[in-house]
Amino acid sequence: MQYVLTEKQDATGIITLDHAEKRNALSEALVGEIIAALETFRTQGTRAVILRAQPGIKVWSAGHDVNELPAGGRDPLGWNDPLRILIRSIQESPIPVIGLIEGSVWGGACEVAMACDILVATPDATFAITPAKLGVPYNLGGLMTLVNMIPLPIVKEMLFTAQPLPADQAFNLGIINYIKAADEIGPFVMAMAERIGHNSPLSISVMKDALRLLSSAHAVTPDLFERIQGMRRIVYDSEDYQEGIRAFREKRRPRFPGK
Ligand code: YXS
Repeated sequence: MQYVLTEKQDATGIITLDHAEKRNALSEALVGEIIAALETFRTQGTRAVILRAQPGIKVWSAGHDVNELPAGGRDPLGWNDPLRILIRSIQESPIPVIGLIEGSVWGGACEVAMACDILVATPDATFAITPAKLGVPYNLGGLMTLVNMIPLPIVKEMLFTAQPLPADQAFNLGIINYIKAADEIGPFVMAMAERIGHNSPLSISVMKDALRLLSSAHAVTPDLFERIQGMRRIVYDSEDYQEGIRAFREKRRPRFPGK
């Protein structure tokens, strides 16, 4: 493991993002290590998993590794994209995943946080959903994750402005379960994980999967799906998309032509 640390404390597994020099960007390699750790914890009979970054971190994760986004002409968030595979791994894991959030969370990492079953954050935590900053058309499943966790007007504001949502507002909206000071959050989350571990893993895993199926049960006809995919293709084939990626690499504000 090069980009994450793993630790097992009794029936609780801890996965710590540990690639600070790249702000824990969700590269294929880092994502692969998280997925492998989730699977290992499942085979070890772990009862709860804590997904966190290093204590005191300023950036929990900077989101999708922009350098791994396609140059254009291909869906940047297709089914087999590492971010999409990670989201499904968290949501389909039979083990409850508690997101312990410190620092700022960006882009697809916000969806990773929202895919966790329970969120506990420090007061400095912020959540910024940024596809519009890059000219990326977020994918249908990803929007579903967000809409299931965040009230629609707030999702729209976050997507359209790409501005960070502070932890206190996220808590008031019920997006995160608790706000805890940096020196309390570790023991608090561990105690919650232990409480989960005392309950029936079979009951919990079935209820977790039932809730996932219920929350994603929306009638999307083939025509509707293809219409949305066609609209998304216009975006990822656009000059906006090219400009968003270019501006990120040139470390400047993008100037979107809107075409
Ligand atoms: O220049 P070096 O090699 O030192 O690397 C720099 C950054 O390039 C790198 N880095 C990233 N590399 C790939 N993908 C990223 N998302 C990413 N973010 C950062 O990490 C090194 C340190 O970055 P630096 O100097 O900017 O750090 P900072 O502390 O001054 O600023 C931290 C951030 C997070 C505010 C800043 O790095 C930033 O704004 N990062 C991009 C956040 C973002 O827009 N993420 C969305 C990625 S795209 C995505 O998630 C989805 C596809 S979508 O767009 O649909 O949501």
